[in-house]
Amino acid sequence: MNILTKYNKVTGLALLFAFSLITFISCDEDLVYPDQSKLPPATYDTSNWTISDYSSQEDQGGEGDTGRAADIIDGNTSTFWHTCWSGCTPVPPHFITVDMKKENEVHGFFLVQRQSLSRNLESIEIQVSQDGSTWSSAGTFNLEKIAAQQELVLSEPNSFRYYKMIVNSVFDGSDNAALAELVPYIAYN
Ligand SMILES: [Ca+2]
Repeated sequence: MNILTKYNKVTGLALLFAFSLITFISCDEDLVYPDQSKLPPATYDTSNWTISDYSSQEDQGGEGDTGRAADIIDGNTSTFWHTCWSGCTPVPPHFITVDMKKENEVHGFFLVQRQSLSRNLESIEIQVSQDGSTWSSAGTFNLEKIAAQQELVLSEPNSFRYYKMIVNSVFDGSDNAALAELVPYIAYN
């Protein structure tokens, strides 16, 4: 066996081994893929959702093009709801009610504070409803004053059409409050 033949044999064995390994891994992935518990939590399409009620919002230009209650479901962490302050005085308790237009299964919420970390929420309660008139509490959540997304896990899965975010307290102790995003997720497990 000359050197070239030996080289080809080694290369061939290496390729065969690599192919077998790839095939093994691929088969393994095929086996676990249908297990949805491996999938990350997913959020819903919010494009047709509306704000059915809110305590106040800054819609007089104090925050430019943002400041509206609907800005907590627009998928943009740069836009945020802010209580009114341009020509008005906010009066707690502050709340926002979201209408998802249909019942969704929910395992928790993703929350993002206003990115400047001003007027961040310290504690909120989330109430849920099927009809927008009869409400039950889905829990009270203590939040962090951070720019990163926070996960609020429900004590048990729940299905509802409306959710209401009620502000219990704000980190800076002011009567003003702000929030960038609050959307529910389903975890598939
Ligand atoms: Ca937003």
